Amino acid sequence: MGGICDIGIVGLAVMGQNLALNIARKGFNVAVFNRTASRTQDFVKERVKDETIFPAYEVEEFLSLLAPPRRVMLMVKAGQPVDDFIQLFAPHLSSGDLIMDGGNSYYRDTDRRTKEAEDKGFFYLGVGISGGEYGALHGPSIMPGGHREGYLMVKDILEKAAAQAEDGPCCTYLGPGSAGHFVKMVHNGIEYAFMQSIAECYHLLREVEELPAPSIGQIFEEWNKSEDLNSYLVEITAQVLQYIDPDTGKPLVDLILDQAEQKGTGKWASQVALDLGIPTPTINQSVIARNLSSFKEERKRISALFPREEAEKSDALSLHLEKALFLSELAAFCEGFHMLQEASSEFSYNLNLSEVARIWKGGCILQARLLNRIQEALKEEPGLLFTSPLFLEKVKDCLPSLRQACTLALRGGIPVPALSASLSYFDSWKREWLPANLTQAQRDFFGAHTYRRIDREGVFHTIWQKEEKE
Ligand code: NBP
Repeated sequence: MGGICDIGIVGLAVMGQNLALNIARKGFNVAVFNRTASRTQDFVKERVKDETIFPAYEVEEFLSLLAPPRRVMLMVKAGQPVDDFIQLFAPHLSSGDLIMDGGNSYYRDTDRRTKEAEDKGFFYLGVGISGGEYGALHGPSIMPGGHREGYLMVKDILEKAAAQAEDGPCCTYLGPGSAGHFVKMVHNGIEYAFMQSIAECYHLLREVEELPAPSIGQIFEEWNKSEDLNSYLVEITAQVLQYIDPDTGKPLVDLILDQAEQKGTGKWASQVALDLGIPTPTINQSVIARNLSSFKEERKRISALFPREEAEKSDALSLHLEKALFLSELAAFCEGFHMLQEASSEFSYNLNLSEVARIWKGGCILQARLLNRIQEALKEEPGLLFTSPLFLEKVKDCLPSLRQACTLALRGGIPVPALSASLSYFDSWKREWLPANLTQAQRDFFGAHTYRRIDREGVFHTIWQKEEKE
């Protein structure tokens, strides 16, 4: 005997609550369960109106509400709580039931859990969900990976709950194992990079132009109207910068402590890129920038030890920054898709990168008009995104502005780690020759690591130091 619910959601913090409401509003029956019963009670009392949401307070009761084969989505804190719930449910599940993890789990955990579920006869999906609490309620970008049979069991539910872009739902089956959580991790890495580049543009406009936050907000508002920069992050930046604190009458952003926090997905993206050997400098520098920002007391102390450089005025700064920000955003996407391309072959995800771009076009933090062009470019171009005919001329046109913005910042002592990393990224790719020959010579000198030559085949080692004569 089974119940009447199409899906069960476990974990009723912001994401679980909003996803449950979203799915129920699409016409599905949703069972809900939370470790702490009071959270379930509050949710039902305060937020559930006409939605077909059925609360349960015991595991057996929760699972009995589900129609077979049972479909359970975990929306709990990533890490041990996910394993704990799987262990709790496993004895009560039947072969062919499906467990999904909609949290920000580390992709290797998802691989392990997929295998464990397989051994027990269940289907498993690691589902990346982006869009925060608003997206979870109104339609997020959903990145599922794992057992394809499992996806077919929830395709209808997930695709209806997802954001709807002009060419379809922002949800598609991505690949086996941890494909979904891997794509979500890279999404977050790109998100860190885009946010940091935006923050650096704000920094330059604030220090060089000495503009107040609301005026900078207006510049971002204008940028958001353009084909290149129209995006969720630029849009909310414009709103944030123009928001006035009702208590003080000052721009609220000016009253916020300059220490950026993080939950770790950007760091994972950076670490995994290093493991894969894929250059992702803009993403890496953005993670580092958040780390460095956390040392507020030290920065305060050290800032008093140095004279402040004078930043030069520049008439066309905002015009240069508009192009610089576009290139830095493009660099972050290039780095992310390069990483996905490598992971796809390394982990046999068989990712369709153009489809990844498509499902990021709505619902998620990365949604941007630029993704239309990226989606097109990735249909044809398996190589580096910026070398696509859709971007190459644009990159050539914007590079002088990125260089100008970085030069101004470096001269004025204004840190631009993400913008300058993007600049070096492009500058490095467009150099046939790089000074790695010297690095190889040094490695051979101190470690006999050998080197290859440009004028002969083979591997060589040199005794670089003349032996001292006795
Ligand atoms: P949280 O990540 O804050 O987790 C809260 C939920 O986890 C509650 O249901 C809590 O139950 C449960 N939980 C905890 Br904490 N420890 C537990 C344990 N040891 N055993 C069982 N349950 C436990 O919730 P969230 O912000 O809604 O996010 C849910 C997932 O979605 C996370 O993985 C998050 O990274 C991911 N995500 C969040 C966002 C966002 O914008 N917040 C966006 C995208 C993805 P309790 O009520 O009994 O304490």
